[in-house]
Amino acid sequence: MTVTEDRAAPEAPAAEVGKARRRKEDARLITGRTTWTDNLVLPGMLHLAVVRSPVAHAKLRGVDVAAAQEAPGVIAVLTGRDLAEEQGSIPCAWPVTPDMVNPGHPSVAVEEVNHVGEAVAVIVARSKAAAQDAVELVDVDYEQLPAVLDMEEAIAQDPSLCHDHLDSNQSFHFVFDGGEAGTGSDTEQAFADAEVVVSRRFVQQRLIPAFMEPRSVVVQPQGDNYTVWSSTQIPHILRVMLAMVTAIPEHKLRVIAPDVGGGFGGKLQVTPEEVISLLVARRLGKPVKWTETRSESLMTAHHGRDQIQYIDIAADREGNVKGLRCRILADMGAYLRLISPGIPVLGAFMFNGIYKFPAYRFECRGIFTNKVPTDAYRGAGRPEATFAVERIMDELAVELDMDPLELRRKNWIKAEEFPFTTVAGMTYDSGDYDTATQEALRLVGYDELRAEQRRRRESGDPVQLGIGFSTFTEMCGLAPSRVLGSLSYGAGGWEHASIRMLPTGKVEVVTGSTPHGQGHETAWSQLVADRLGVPFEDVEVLHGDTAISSRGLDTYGSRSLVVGGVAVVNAADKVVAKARRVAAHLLEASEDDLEFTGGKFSVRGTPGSDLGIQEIALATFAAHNFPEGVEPSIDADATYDPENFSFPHGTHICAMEVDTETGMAKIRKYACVDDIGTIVNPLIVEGQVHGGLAQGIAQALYEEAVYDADGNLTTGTFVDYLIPSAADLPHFDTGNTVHSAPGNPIGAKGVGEAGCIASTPAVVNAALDAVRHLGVSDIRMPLTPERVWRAIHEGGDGGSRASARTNAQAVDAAEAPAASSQAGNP
Ligand code: MCN
Repeated sequence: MTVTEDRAAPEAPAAEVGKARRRKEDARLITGRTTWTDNLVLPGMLHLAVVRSPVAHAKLRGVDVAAAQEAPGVIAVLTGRDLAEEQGSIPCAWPVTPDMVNPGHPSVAVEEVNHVGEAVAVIVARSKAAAQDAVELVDVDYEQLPAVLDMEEAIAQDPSLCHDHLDSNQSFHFVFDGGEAGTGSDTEQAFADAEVVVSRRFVQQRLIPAFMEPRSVVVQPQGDNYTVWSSTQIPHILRVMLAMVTAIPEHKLRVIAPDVGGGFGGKLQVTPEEVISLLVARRLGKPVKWTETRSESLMTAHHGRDQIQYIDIAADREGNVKGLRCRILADMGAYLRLISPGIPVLGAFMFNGIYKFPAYRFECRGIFTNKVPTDAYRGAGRPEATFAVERIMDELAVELDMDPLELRRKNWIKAEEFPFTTVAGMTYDSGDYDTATQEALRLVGYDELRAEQRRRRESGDPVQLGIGFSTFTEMCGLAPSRVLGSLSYGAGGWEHASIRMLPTGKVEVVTGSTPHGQGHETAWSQLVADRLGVPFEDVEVLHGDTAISSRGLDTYGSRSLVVGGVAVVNAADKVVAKARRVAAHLLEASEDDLEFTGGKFSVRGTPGSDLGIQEIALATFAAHNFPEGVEPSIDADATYDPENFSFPHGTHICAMEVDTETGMAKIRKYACVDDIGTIVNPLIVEGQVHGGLAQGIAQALYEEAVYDADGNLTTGTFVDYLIPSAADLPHFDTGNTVHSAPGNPIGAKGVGEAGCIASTPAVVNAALDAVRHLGVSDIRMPLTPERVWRAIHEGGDGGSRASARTNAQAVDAAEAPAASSQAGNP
């Protein structure tokens, strides 16, 4: 990792911030000495197993549980009808339009099932094995209905319906007009006047978050109090939602997320199984546990992405972009989950990327299909947007016969133009796309790669080389509450922290950000060690338990450092301010005469007058000699709600070898230079970037959730759902430029999703650059050897139905969503 620039850093790096500390939490995680939810064993605990629908769409004629109820070890079998009065609906907290259609989602199906894997009954037994054995004994009578599986067919004329009682398969139609008049007329005019229009249809395949630790829930009832342990990203949000769904008062619910083995957005959810476990524990007055199997996880935990994108770009012949038009079909699956509709809508503000489009229109239809619901998956809306704009910029470059970087450079926001308000209404805070790109070109060895590419072309080498770019930015640090409110999101985006100064001078930091692999314990310790001037080892970070950290909005959207970390820093500053009063009293000096450095207060100009903040903690505990009228505590709380999102950016370059005889695409080199402002812990950041790259590359090359014609998930095991291991991935050359985030006291921007957002288009652009001269204009993701081979040998366009079109054709296409199928894709 290289750091190339520190142009705008606010102050000299402090002692801990910037240090590549190994993660405090890793010793217990990698030696297995922690308590995952499934490790919990409570006296008298019962086990749950869920009976799941094997059909995608059916009316439930009857659920016969008699045999299961008689099975050895079985305590109870509950159907949707048994729970109908109390189960409510799984909540959707993001009504993106006032008329959004939400069919409701009972945790256990009552009248109908709408996807394979939907719960139809719950077995409660003395052991997990007994519960699972009894699943086979439940006899369900399904009256099968046609399954809706294809979004374009779902909105064609007279489609089958995903939900019989609804009028159509459309949940919502969200429109955002970035034209000056806000009517879309600017965009239409821009396209009418444009010299060049390029249109593409891109497919964002369905993905599965596939976290390492499966989902697991344990519920312990104690009188009318309930403790819920869950492998979740969102204990705080879960508590509120469980209270609303089950009508158990919120103060009677305690939610604990112990160490959580990954989430990637997949555990940003309120699941049917969490609700079921709580309802069963309440009914039986006994502790219960549910832990999913891996295939249950792949089949029923929410999926991600799944969009069809119709993208039109307008430009003049010199390569100045004039307009961008995006029509998106977003597959919601069978139900709306916690923030399903918000995911594609988040992308609405990022399709324009880093470019100065004068006109922009985005519209998105949320479509119901008889598949598992989709929701957050690392990047959530922003990878989809970045992919579309970075791919269409390459297609425009081909159409104009321009170098793809030259086209980007011509149109991107210049360093001196920050802060810059885009056509999508976002104010990008800081950055320098040119410097990051120069550094990435150096890291990847660009000139040599281009020379090699020429040699291979000229010699007709069966292995061709391509180079692909992604010059991206993203909107992360989800907050500010008022903006989330304006988008109709049901919650805010602030974060809370408290700092408790213990009598011995040790420090407890309580954070509302609930990590599930990000290393907050280490990074927060570094922040506090610097701010309070105490040793890193003296700081303990507590999280993930609503009884300990009572306020919080949890971890997603790369928000923890730029929102939760700032709350921690603000709380630390308040501790120092309180301690200053005590120090002034004990040192018999005026507060104004005190300096605070390295954890010690001293009277300016009086050598030897030191008093450490840890000593002040003891003096506060004793409170024998305390300033009059001051409460004996230097603990502090802070809640932080930023004014703006955080906009990290970077340049990612992929060099790809494509074997034209076998279709095998192999990454030869991958270099990226990210700008995430001040870096708190370079080791954690590098890990985050590597993990994100692995996931973004996996979307490009390996992963896809595939359903058959009957709505069965055919990629329901890790044999079929191809997750790359480290051995499948190249070495990454990573670097950073540093443009500190103005308005953020740490100067930091988020990093948790950057690699995932940036990498996918760089990889696909590289593969296309390798084979474009063979007549290939697109290849549908993932770029399997078969698809690549077919594209080369059968001349496919990968589902884009590509080609530069005339203005008139492009405008016509905008009127009616294209309705062709994906047939013919390589
Ligand atoms: N960091 C830093 N300096 C910066 C930015 C971040 O040192 N300038 C550090 C932070 O202190 C934190 C880590 O990097 O320890 C990630 O910080 P941040 O960007 O704030 O992201 P979050 O902590 O909010 O994490 C969420 C993000 C998301 S949205 C997904 S999805 C994701 C991800 O993090 N899922 C993960 N990373 C993951 N990593 C693991 N191991 N497992 C997952 O499920």
